[in-house]
Amino acid sequence: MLNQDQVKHFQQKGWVGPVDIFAPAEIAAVKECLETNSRIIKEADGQEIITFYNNVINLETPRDHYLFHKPIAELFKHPQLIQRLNQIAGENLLLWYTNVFCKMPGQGEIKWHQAKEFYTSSDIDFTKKTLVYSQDEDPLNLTVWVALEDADLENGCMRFANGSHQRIFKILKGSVPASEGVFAGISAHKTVWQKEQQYSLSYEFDENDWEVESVPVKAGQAIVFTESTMHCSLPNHSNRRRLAIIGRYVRPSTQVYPYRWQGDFIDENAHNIKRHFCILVSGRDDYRHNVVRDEHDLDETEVEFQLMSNLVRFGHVNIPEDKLQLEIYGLEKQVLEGDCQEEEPNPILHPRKYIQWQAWNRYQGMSTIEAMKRYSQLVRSLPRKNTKDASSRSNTSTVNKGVLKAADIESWLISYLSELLDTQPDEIEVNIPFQRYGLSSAEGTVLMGDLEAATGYKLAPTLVYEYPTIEALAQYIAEEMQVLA
Ligand SMILES: O=C(O)CCC(=O)C(=O)O
Repeated sequence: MLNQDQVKHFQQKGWVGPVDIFAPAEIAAVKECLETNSRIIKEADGQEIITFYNNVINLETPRDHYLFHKPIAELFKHPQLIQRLNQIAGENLLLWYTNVFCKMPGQGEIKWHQAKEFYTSSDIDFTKKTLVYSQDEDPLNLTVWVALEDADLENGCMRFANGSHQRIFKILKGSVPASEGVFAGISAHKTVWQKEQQYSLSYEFDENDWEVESVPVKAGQAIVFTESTMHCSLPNHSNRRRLAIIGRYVRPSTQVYPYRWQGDFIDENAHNIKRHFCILVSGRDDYRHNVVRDEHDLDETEVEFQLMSNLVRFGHVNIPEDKLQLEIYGLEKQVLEGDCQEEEPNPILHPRKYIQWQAWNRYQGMSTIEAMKRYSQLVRSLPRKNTKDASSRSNTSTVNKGVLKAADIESWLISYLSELLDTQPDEIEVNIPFQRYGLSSAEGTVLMGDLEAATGYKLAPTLVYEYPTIEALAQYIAEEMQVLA
């Protein structure tokens, strides 16, 4: 339980922490889910970012991973946590939201904001409220911020304006472009707003008017804060990643995504929330405003499909042949989008698109269930790779002068391919074989020639086949160059 001082601290300052609740094994289980299902990519400016795929929302997003991953749901249902929340927020609580905040080395601050208004008005449509609080009770949207790794002054710990929850701050709607707003410091983390929101909320708030407290915490410790407490986090100036996950709780009297009952399933971050649900973590729900369940309703076939697609997505399997790669591509499209409705591309003008179109079209008429089964069967039979986990990769961002790192070659290949394919760099994935991008043998040879020129090392044209992904090719060349240098 929270002791009297902690309760008083929460009431007076609007937050309390660090609170010791979670065992190392519980934190490790959550990190494992996230690291297995994430990838590190480089933005055009060289900044590393980490992205996660949500298997219920079917989108790359840091949000709501409790919908699919049990250890994450368990973390936010933890009896010792919930007892403490009951002390300060009453008995009846719904978990409705989680979000991963991963600050990679070099990422910036998150600016001052509250968790109340952020969800009661949207930058896309101010009339579309994510949360509608009951008129009979004070609003409640309690945040539990859990450190999955140590967070300190160097790598971007949380900061709070003590007592700010007792004041109302004017919101300056739409006055700040999103690229300069609350999340500008992690703007590279496109999934936070899916590049849909043009403006960010800002507040008439000046930190100099407040007693501001920075709160370093150790991995496994939590901070609890109210919906109205002004909070922000420092930039990450260290070479260590800062990984945290938050959970948010409302009373069952609050309507979450009420517009879903009118058939609108697109939320303010452009996420499709059709399969979103809340978890009743304590007490009763007498209101029935929300979809409340203990876990997702994906059947066995879909769970298997999702797990198998993660193996492909995050490069945990070797996909040796071109034919197999196209089969996997086509089946996945059939599962996620159904029968191909696209017009046949011109094979001469768009050879890559044509091959993919053909691969998808092969499955015309196949049911989603059948396509899922075929996909899973195929992927299950593939050899597993011994991939490095995200945490070990996350500390490799510094480049030694004079020695070209695999990451540099990866960046070069990403921008080369994005130019060649006329697409955005963030659409190029380092674990997807070159053939999936429709790279012809002629293009492969030219690519190796250009890479030779860029690196100044003699490179065999066949390397593009022997090391068929950006990651594998970059790794191989970087290692070879070190031997030669
Ligand atoms: O983890 C962070 O850096 C920021 C978290 C935050 O802003 C929030 O929980 O609302």
